[in-house]
Amino acid sequence: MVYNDIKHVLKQFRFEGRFTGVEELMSGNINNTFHLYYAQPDGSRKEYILQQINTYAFKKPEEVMSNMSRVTAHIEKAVLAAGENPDRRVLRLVSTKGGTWMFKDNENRCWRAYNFIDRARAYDRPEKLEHFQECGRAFGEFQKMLFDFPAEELYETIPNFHNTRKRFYDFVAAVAEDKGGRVRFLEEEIDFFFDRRKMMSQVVGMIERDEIPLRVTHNDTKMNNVMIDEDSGKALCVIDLDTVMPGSVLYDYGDAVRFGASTAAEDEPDTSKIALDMDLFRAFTRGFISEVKGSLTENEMKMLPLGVKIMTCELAMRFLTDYIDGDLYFKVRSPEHNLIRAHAQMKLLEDVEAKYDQMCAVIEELIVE
Ligand code: GN1
Ligand code: MG
Repeated sequence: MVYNDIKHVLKQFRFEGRFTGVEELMSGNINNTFHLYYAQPDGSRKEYILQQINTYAFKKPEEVMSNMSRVTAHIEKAVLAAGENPDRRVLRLVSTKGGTWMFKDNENRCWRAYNFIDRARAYDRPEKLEHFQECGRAFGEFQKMLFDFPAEELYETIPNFHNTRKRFYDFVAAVAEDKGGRVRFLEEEIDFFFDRRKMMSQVVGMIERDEIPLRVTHNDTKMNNVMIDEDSGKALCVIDLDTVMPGSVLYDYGDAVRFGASTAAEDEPDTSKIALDMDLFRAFTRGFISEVKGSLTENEMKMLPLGVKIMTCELAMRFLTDYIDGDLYFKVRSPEHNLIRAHAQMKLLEDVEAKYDQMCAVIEELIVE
């Protein structure tokens, strides 16, 4: 029962009211997430989110919490400076009774909590174009609010997270090791990534040569990490700040397009359903550019479509690597889940490659809009 897993944790946090219920949320691939309900003395209800941090992925959870508290404080200030009420516009951490942001239990499991953002929803698929445009605006605004945050002061919560050159070599090592004995069935898939090896060094190379700057980036810009107001349909805030660290804007933009502008889910088994939807692509890009225009360099703007290619290739390769390793990193809901995900992302990448020039043309158009 879910309650038995978390009951020792509940009394550690400064939750207000009387606990009345919990449900587990299943959409994340890494952490375990619970929605908590508390009754207030006046009869109203307060809700919270409780998460068990996955310490296989995040080896130093204290550093994750340090980044998160600093970044949310910075955003809160930016929202206040714009004359807005920060209540639903930024993630708010709940402290433990000891005054820290994280509780470590007897089994070394790490827990943290935040206020639930009410009357808002995170969507796994865009229901309309305006909605995805709002996601673009939200991630653009996130970037903008953190432009003046000193990126070098953040911890690298997962070192080399989007270093696709290194990820390629990790992939090669996984193939050589063949932990799960699955490699002999994967020749075509493996060739697919060797064919794209040079491309995977491109963004890393540009960062090394100072052709594009390091900024504070979110690094996990799936559309279900944007809370949308149920009444107005407007984006309220960006959530899931575990991987906020120094990175390139190309990663944030690219990963968001990869996930949200696809015609099918990230793990669609029927690859004939998967393509890049150019209307969704345009909508997201319009929202994103409306916030970051004037702040990104010319080079960054020009390279945005490369971000889409790199991120799609990265995810395809990470899913396949985890499949080869025997599913150690991502939560899987079936034995072939990681392979299905890899095939889906490979199909999407082929379509992204075919539409590359069209993507560049749309961006040119939107810059002058
Ligand atoms: C993981 O847990 P979730 O769904 O927010 C992963 C992302 C991947 C994503 C793919 C820390 O994010 O990098 O893009 O799955 N997060 C981590 O769905 O590895
Ligand atoms: Mg995440």
